[in-house]
Amino acid sequence: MIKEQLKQKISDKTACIGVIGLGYVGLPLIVEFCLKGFKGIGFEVDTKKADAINKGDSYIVDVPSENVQKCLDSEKLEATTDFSKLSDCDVIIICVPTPLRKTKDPDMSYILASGREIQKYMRKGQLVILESTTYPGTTDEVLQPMFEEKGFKLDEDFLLAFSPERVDPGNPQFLTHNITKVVGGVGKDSTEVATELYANIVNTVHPVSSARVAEACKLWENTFRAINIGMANEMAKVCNALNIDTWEVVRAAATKPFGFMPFYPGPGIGGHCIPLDPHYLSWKARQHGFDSQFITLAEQINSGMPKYVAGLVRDALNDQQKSVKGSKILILGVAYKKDIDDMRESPALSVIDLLRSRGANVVYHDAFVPEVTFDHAYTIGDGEPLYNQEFTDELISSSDCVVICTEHSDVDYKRVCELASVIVDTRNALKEDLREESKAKIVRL
Ligand code: SAJ
Repeated sequence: MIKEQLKQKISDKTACIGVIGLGYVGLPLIVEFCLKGFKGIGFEVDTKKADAINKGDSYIVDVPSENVQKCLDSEKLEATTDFSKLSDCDVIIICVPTPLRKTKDPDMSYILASGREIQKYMRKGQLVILESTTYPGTTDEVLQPMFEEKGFKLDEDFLLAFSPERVDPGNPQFLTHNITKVVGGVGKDSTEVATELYANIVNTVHPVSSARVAEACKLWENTFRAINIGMANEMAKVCNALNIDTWEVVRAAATKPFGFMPFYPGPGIGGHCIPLDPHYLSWKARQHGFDSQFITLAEQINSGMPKYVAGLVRDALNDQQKSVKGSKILILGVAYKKDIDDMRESPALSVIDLLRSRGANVVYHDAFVPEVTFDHAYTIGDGEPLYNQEFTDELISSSDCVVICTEHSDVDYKRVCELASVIVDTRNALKEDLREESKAKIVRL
C-alpha cells in the first residue's frame, strides 16, 4: 500500500513536492514546503517565471525574494518548464487558473492540461492534490479517470485529493501557516496522507470526507461573499430611494456583536475569485437540474452596478444642466479593489465603457495602474486604451464630474473635495468632515 510509503517520506521529509503553477497560490506553497526542509520542484509553462525563481527573484508580493533565495541556497527548490520531472515527485499539487469562458461556463483547460502532463509522467506511489477552485466532482470525475486510463489504481498506485487555496494576496494577517487548510481525499487513504502533508506547513488542517466536500466548501465561501455583496448593493439602492445614508446604516448594523457581517456597496465586483467562483457552482448545479436563484440574482445585481453608477453620474450632471455627452469625467481608482494594481474583472472598466458609450470624454487617475485596455469584443464604447493621468489640480478642476470607483489610500480626497464641482463616490471614500467642507455636489452610493 502506497499510503505507508508516502507517510514515511512525509514524516522524514524525504518526499519531493511538485507544484504545477507558480502564481500567487503555487509559489508561496512550494516555498513554504522548501523552507520546512522538503525538496520542491516548481513547474511552470512560463520560462520567464521559472528563470526568475531560479535566480532567486520573487514576482509574488507575499513571497520575499530572500525566502526564494534561501530555498535555492539549501538546494531544496528548483523551477522548471520540463514536466518530465513530475516523475521525480512524490506529491504533485496543481495550482493553475480556473477562469470562466465568456459564456460564464467553467474553463477547465488549465486543469486538463496539467492532468495530461501528469498522465504522461506519472509513476506508482504518487499523491496528486488539486488546489484550483473548481466545481464539485472535478477531482474524482475528471482527474481520477485520467490517471486510471494509464492503468493506475486509486489507493494501490496513486492517491488523489482536493484542498482549496485560501490565499489572500497582500493580507499581512493571514499567511499560509495560519489559514486553516481544508483537505478532502478521493478515499480515506488520500485524505489521511494529504492531511499529514499539509500539517507540515499550516497550523490547522481540517480533513473532510471527500474531495467533493472540499470543492464545495471553497465555492460556498466565495458564493457567500458574492451574494452578500449583492445584498449590500441592493440595500444601497433601497437606502438611496429612501434618502437614507447607506454607509451609516451598515456601520450601525455592524455594531451587532453576533449574527451580522458587514459588506459594503460598490460599483460592482472584480477580481479573479468572487465574480467567477459562484458560476462554477451554478453551472454544476444546472447539470443536476437545479437552478441556483441566489447566485443568478447576485450576479444580476452586482453586474448591474456599473450601469447604476453611470446613471448616478448622468443625474448628477443633469442637475448641473450638463449632459454626459461631451462632459469630461475623471475616474479615481480603476483597480478592482483598494491599494492593489489588479485590474481583473474590475467594475471600473464597465463604468468607463458605459460613460464613453454615452459620449463622455473619460480620463482616469490610478497610481497603481499605468494603462487600462479594453476587450473590444465586450465594449460598447470606443474601447481605446487609457493611460494614468497625473493627479494635478487642473485634472480635478477641469472635470465636469469625478467618479471614485476605487478608494486607494494614496489619493488626497480633501483636494478632490476642494477642486471638483461634482463627485460620485461609490466607495464612501469621502468622510463626513470632508463632505461638510466641500462645495462640490457629492452623490454617494
Ligand atoms: N467588494 C464589495 N463589497 C464588499 C467586499 C468586496 O463591493 O463588501 C468588491 C471588491 O471591491 C472587489 C470584489 O468585491 O471588487 C471582490 O472583493 P474581495 O474582498 O472578495 O477580494 P478578492 O476578490 O481578493 O477575494 C479574495 C478571496 N480569497 C480567496 O478566494 C482565497 C475571498 O475568499 C476573500 O474573502 C477575499 O479575498 C478577502 O477577504 O480579501
